[in-house]
Amino acid sequence: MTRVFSGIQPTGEPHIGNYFGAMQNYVKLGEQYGKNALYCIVDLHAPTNPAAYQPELLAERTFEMALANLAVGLDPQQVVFFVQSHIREHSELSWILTLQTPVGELERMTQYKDKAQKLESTPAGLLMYPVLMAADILLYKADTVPVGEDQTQHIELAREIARRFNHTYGPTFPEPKAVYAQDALRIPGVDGQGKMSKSKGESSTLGLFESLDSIWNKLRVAPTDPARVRRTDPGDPEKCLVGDYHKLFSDDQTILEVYDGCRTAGIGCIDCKKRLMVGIERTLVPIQQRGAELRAQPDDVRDALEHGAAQARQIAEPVMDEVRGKVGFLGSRR
Ligand code: AQP
Repeated sequence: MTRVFSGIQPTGEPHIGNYFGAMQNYVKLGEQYGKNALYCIVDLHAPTNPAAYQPELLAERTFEMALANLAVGLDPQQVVFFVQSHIREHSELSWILTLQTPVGELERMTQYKDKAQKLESTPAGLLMYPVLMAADILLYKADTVPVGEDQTQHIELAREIARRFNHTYGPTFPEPKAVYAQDALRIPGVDGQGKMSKSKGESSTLGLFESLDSIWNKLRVAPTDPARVRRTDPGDPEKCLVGDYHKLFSDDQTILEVYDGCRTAGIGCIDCKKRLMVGIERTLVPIQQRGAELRAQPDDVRDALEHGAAQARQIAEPVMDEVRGKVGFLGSRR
């Protein structure tokens, strides 16, 4: 039996990297696996990066991230959709898995190293992030994890953590594997500074709910292939983030035309970006309209999350009872 799990952090407005890299896949796998597809807003993860955490914004961002997933088409009646902190067992299992995880393995994680080097003092929670992520997945005995390529190393560690637990306590957890949206492995930030990421701030992201004017203002000045110094220089669309974005938003004919135009200097970068805006508008306007409708009915979003948490608990509680027993805790008579 396949069981899917994935989480998304409420660290800011969801962007097109989250959408194409993960959220679209949530919808697709939800249609396939129904109640065996579990998705959660991982609010316990959000405060691990002090650079992106503001307590007064966390609840609102959690709500907004839930709303965004519904706006892109996730059906909370079809899948199990909930907030991580509503299920206490995530933290408990994380602690138990922490006991067996070597610190050296955690210190080798690239995301940890990247984030820690920007901080004056590193919270232990940032180091433990991948253990909590492993707990999120294993608590539901999930074997399939739709993510962007940036999570590959964390999923490999989750496999290792599952293997170690099974070796010590007997077969308990499946070894989860990542599944990727092949055409959206790692969407670049619009500032040209590596992966699009919420915690890098608005200069990196094109938000799902961002106004088209604001998107155009960022796109207009976005870097393109540096070899195209003059309008008459040919370029390589494979080395250009606008070329990458066309593959996500534009139809096949447009992609053919702008790629060919770039290589032959038949189209300028501004015109290429204007043609991209057509696809962006076609994709984002319906999502933004659905988002506005949901924002007018906040109780519906909250009800969906409560309903999802009740269903998630039904899976999590017996798994946690099994784990407590295997680890040797004296069971409670509750
Ligand atoms: N640029 C991206 N391209 C493809 N997939 C991406 N994902 C994130 N960015 C890209 C995937 O989206 C899911 C949710 O990830 P997240 O909540 O960690 O998103 P984020 O934007 O990366 O958020 P943060 O807060 O800024 O996190 P950090 O600082 O860790 O990057 C995941 O499946 C992710 O792979």
